[in-house]
Amino acid sequence: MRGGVRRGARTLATKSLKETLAAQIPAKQAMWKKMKQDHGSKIIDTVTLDQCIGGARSVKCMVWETSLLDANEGIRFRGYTIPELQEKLPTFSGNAADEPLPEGLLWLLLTGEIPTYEQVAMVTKELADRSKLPAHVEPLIRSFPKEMHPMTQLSIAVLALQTDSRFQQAYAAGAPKSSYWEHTYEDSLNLIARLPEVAALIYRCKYHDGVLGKTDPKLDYSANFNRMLGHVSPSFDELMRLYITIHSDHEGGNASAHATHLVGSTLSDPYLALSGGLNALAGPLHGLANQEVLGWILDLQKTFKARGKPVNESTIREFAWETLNSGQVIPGYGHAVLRKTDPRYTCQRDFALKHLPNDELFQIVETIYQVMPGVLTEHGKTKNPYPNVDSHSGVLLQHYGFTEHEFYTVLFGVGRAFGVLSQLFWDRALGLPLERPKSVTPEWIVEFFKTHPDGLAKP
Ligand code: CMX
Repeated sequence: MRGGVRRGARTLATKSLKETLAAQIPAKQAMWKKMKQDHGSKIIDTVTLDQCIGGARSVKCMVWETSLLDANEGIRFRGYTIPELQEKLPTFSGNAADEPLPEGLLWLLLTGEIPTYEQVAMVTKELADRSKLPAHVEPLIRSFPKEMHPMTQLSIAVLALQTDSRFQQAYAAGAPKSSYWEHTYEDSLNLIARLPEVAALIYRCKYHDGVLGKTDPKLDYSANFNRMLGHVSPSFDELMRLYITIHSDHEGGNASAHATHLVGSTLSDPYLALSGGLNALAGPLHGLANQEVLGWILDLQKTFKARGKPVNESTIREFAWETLNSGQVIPGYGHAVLRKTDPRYTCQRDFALKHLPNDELFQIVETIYQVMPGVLTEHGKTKNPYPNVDSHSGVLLQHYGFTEHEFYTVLFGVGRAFGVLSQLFWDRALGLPLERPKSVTPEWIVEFFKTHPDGLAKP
């Protein structure tokens, strides 16, 4: 790192990330044990039939260390809001107004502590040292058919990296449960370190000449990712730092986080677990929405150009109703938990106001933001008529010449790995069990209400 904001106390002998975690584990295990002893049999939530058949919305039935989502306030990472992360985490430039380094966020997600500048520099170096791909992965990526979706390629490539799994090797050699955290740490850090090259190879092979740009040891994780992709703008580096940070985690119940946690709970190694999470992210109701949003905006422009009309509040409203009346959703709007504008949207909007206020597509996104909540409220279905994270990311990427919107969810996937793998580390350190909720048949439900017409009494 070049300068870096020297926030937090400077320490003489700085423990590595792994040493810091090793020191935290006994106290955390004891805390969990006591929590279970003191409160294990007490009720913290109930389940209605609507929740049982409606995707388990808001049922509290899993624990997630790294972040918590409030319906109105949005996400907090280890207790910190996005503006607080922007204020407290070290930056690359040394300028406090710049964006946080995802390496600092990784330290925070894993340890719960805001890192010092030295600690962040250690993570940057550790990731760079771990970044070499196993020899068979690059030829595999080069062999993918060009028409294969980048998310499919990413998921396959992550599975291919699994030949290197320390967890799998240790398990096969009879490692004790008490050591699982250590192998999970190794795999998770290796995976996060290797994702940029994997993603960049997919990008360069699918859309360009297959040649990766050169990395620079003086640069950080995000800037080197951009270099490999073929982008050199320092302003785009700032965007990538912000992008990875805000896409990392969104508590445990979202599909990519939950899928990673579920697969990992079988003691599948982190590669198998993350690939499961990425497959969930690839759905249009989840991470693929960022690709869909840009497609929707470009369609909007094309449609009204052909109709000889400008894109403005009135034509956006017209296009939104055409989308809704044809039975489709407005991508980038609505959320399963949030009931207000997503702060991940707001910080991207702030970034645009700072770096690209006059960008044409940004102006369109702004106008959509004026119009869409009203349209969706009038439509009357969605519980949340406000924009989510995916509503904004595409126009920012487009501004920097990153126009291949089919690739956008891969960037989301690189960010998401930081959160879900941090949690997977704690799943193993705390010895969390196989996840196995109970399902019932429709016949069971019918029989149940014959004997309990009013359901169970509330506790
Ligand atoms: N446009 C049109 N209709 C919408 C809508 C939208 N943006 N959002 C929700 N609705 C509809 C739902 O499809 C549902 O309709 P039905 O009753 O016919 O099934 C109804 O409103 C109620 O849905 P909800 O309870 O408000 O929302 P859900 O929790 O079921 O779904 C989500 C949440 C995100 C899947 C939904 O809002 C959606 O489809 N949004 C568009 C896709 C999108 O932006 N996804 C990205 C989310 C963020 C992320 O994970 O990356």
